[in-house]
Amino acid sequence: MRIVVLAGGIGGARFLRGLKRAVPDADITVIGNTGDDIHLFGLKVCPDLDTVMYTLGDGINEEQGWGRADETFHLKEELAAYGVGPEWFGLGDRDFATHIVRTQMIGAGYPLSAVTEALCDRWKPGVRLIPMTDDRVETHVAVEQDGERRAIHFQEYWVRLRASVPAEAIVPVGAEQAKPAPGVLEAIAEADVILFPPSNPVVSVGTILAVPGIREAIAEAGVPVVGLSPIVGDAPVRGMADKVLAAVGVESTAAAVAEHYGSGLLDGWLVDTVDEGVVERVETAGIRCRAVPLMMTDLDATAQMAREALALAEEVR
Ligand code: GDP
Ligand code: FO1
Ligand code: CA
Repeated sequence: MRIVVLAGGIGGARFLRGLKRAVPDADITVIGNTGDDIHLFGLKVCPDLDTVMYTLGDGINEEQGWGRADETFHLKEELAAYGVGPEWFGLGDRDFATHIVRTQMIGAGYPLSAVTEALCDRWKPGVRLIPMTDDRVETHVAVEQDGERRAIHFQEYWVRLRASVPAEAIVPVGAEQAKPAPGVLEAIAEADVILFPPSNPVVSVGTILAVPGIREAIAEAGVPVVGLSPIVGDAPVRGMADKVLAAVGVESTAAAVAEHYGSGLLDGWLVDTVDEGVVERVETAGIRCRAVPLMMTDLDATAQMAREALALAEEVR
């Protein structure tokens, strides 16, 4: 079975672990979000691609969910001693090597998709990981601070400000001009099923869908598209997705997120059992809906979520 998954960072990566466990012989293509990418110290950092690669390659810091296991921060401390920041973004020594290799290869002319493939030669994630685009896309957030409106990089909004100031708009800068990376549209066209993991609907899946051609290819693929809600009991399980949902005028409920994707894109939607009450509302919107446990507490529970998503896909096929 050929499965395409549109993934952000932690939510996407953890779901993929469960999917691999549920269908070990599946051919899985992951289209990764690159809107979170940031250039620091002359290096290109791709947090969501790396989170997927490290998680599936057993190199992730499990507690944190991002960055490397057994990490140290000597380089960051040395940079800080020179007064060179940003001090709010924690790049570790082991992680730095990934960004150096990536930046060096890009400087030598390789597209990000080829670089990602080369990095995955080491990590062997067991899926084909393709960035949504080889072009530069960086999500910015319009915020109002001290009566002034300004756009800041998504990482500054998320990591430095912890989404503590209201976001007025989320802008995937460069997305309109971006082209899907080689292999993205082909994988979608050849998929048997397309899954939206419980990733951030705005700054992860939403950013991937903002690359012209991707949304259209999914709608035209003619195969089941099934999503899993990252919102459980009217709040994100982790992180501040409620803040970016508010910025696009969507309430933080499992039903509103399904309606935001819409029946033109989604055929099926899984909500957590605590949200059983919204199943009817989602089905009224033309999206087949089931309530099942959606907490990725361990690999078995996550694999069961993946099985439920695939079962729902068969129901709507
Ligand atoms: P990020 O790029 O690291 O923010 O990761 P993603 O965009 O892939 O996923 C973030 C989303 O994962 C958040 O909105 C969380 O609510 C969601 N999430 C994290 N853990 C769980 C879980 O166990 N169950 C569900 N349903 N959602 C989860
Ligand atoms: N998240 C943080 O909350 N603080 C950090 O210092 C931080 C550093 C970092 C470095 C590399 C990387 O790949 C990810 C990193 N993240 C950090 C996570 C990440 O930037 C965000 O959680 C996501 O981009 C949001 O999806
Ligand atoms: Ca992300």
